[in-house]
Order: sequence, then structure tokens, then C-alpha cells
Amino acid sequence: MPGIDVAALTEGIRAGHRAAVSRAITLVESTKPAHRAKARELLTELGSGPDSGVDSPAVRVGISGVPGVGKSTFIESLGTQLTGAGHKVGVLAVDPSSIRTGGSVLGDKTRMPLLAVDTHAYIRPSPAAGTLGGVARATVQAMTVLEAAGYDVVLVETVGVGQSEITVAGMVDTFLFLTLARTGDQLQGIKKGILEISDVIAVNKADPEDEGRAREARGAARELAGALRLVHGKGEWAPPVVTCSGLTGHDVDDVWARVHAHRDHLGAEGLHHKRAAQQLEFTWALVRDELDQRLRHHPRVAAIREQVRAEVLSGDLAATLAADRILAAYDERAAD
Ligand SMILES: Nc1nc2c(ncn2[C@@H]2O[C@H](COP(=O)(O)OP(=O)(O)O)[C@@H](O)[C@H]2O)c(=O)[nH]1
Ligand SMILES: [Mg+2]
Repeated sequence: MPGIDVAALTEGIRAGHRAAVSRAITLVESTKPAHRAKARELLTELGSGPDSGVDSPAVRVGISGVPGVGKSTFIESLGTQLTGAGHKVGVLAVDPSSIRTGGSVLGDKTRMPLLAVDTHAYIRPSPAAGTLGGVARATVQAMTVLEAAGYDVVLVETVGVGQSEITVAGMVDTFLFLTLARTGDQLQGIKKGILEISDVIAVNKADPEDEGRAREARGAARELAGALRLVHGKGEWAPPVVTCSGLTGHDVDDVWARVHAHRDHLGAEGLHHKRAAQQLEFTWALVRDELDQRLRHHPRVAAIREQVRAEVLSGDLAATLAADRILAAYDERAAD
């Protein structure tokens, strides 16, 4: 990206030009030091308005669930309903597997054929930024770019495995968990952790023309709602469990109404505090991620890594002593 003119880019983004949005997101995804400096400059510009950051009017929603549950199909349905109602919808994805594969199955435009060509929607697949922390950093910054460009709904798709949904829950206002009709013992298969961070739960694939399946979904929703009452205390937001069919669009509007009910429950002040707390949490996550990177790439640490590994594996060196040795190698830098 030669000759990045931050002022011109800012102007383009604020005018809502797609090309400017794309260039800016590519910039914030870059790990090159020169790009990082420009990205900081850009984000400072974009984040300086009264309607930005914690006070952005945008509705930020995370959408999670196992692969195949229907996230992309649901987003296609919801997104087109929202653009039809006059909203501008941004879709981002956080996919830690893209780090390994170099490509993302999330934010997959082939699963969102209408939204992909909708001029009021912008879809961006997950960056392959090396670490979950790197992906999260890029995603939060892409969110800032989209909101500055007037996208008033930002949907972040992520898979319901590993740490990624926790990361996404920390960057959105409302976390929506999509699941399938499971009952009884199968409910155990849903990780408790994900139920704790979910604000709205929808049992998907409750197609109205398949009455058996729809009934099964309603039953599962009831059972899940019962299980959830044990997780959440009195006076807290009780996550509603509803059914929908992303494929037909049936009751997708009801799911969206629940998202708004959750926002109403938070209130303006609650939302402000939630976002501010997320910023603080994210600050430390970024610091930890950066320190981790520095540790990994530190030459003195690299120099002793193999030997420490061999000694720990053979039982000659205790883990605590091994850790001390690695940290000492890292700290030596200060004495250079
Ligand atoms: N019957 C039915 N199938 C669905 C529904 N939503 C998604 N699917 C199908 O489930 C498969 C996975 O959907 P996809 O949106 O790619 O799931 P993702 O991996 O969670 O993003 C596709 O074959 C979809 O057509 C639904 O509401 N009803
Ligand atoms: Mg998908």
C-alpha cells in the first residue's frame, strides 16, 4: 500500500466509499510496522468524533454457533431484512482456523449471495493475522472503520469452539448463540461457558413447513430456557431462548427484537459502561498478546529454547526452574 494518505482515506470512509473502507481495513489488518503507524493515525482520526467508540450509535452483535448451525444463512436473512429497512450492515468474521488454513470459512460470501451484492452491506472475511489476538485487534479496528462509514449494524460471525467466542463477546453489545434442536443429554454437549456469555439464544432450522422439526425446536428451546435459569441469577438479564429458521427467514425478526430487548435492558448508561469495560479488558488483552509475540521472537529466548525443551522433557529440569531460565533470558534484554 504505497503512499497512504490518511486524510484522504478518512474523508473517503466518512463519505461511505466502499473502496476507502476496503483499503482502510486492509491497512488495519497489516502487521507491518509502517502500516501499524498509519493505522494508528487513521484510527485516531476516525475515533475522535462524538459518535465514535463507546458512544457509537451502532448496534454490535456477535453471532456464534458450531459450523453448520446456519450462521451465514441467518446473517444473509437478517442482513437483507435490515438493509431493506434502511440500515447499513457490516459483517465481520473471527475465525481462528483461518490462521492455520490461510483462508476463512466464515464471512463466506457464497453463503450470503444477496447480502454480498447489496450496496448497503459490507462483508469482510476473517483476517489471517497470525494469532487470535491479532485477529481480534484487526476486527475491532475494522469495526471502527465500518461505523465511521455509517454502518449502523455490525454483525461479527464466529465459530462456537475454543476461545474465539469469548473474544467476540468482548467486542460486541449483544452475543447471539445459534444452536440446533437438542434435548436432554444432548444439552450437555453445549458448553456451559457459551451459555454464560450468551444474551440471546435461538434454536435454528425451525422451518415452518417442517412441523415435526419446528415442534422439536420449540421443545428444545423450552428445555434450554429451563437449564439457563440455573445459570443466571435473579434480577440479571435472563437470556431468552427462541426458535427461528434462517433459511426461510421465519422468526428472524423475532430474534432481532430480542437483541433490541437486551439493549433496552442495558440502557444507554449500561451500554456505555459495558463498552468502556470492554475497552479496558481489550487493552490488556492487546498487551498480553504483544508480550507473547515479543517473547516468542526474542533472540535470547530462541537461543535457549531447544535446550530447555530437551531438559524439561527428559525430566532434568523442573517447569518452575525452566520458566525462570526463559524469563531471565528475556529480561537480559533490559541489561543490553
Ligand atoms: N433446513 C434449514 N437448513 C438451514 C437453515 N439455515 C441453514 N441451513 C443449512 O445448513 C447448512 C449450513 O449453513 P451455514 O449458514 O453455512 O452454516 P454456518 O457454518 O453456521 O455458517 C447449509 O446447507 C444451509 O443451507 C435453516 O433455517 N433451515
Ligand atoms: Mg458460515
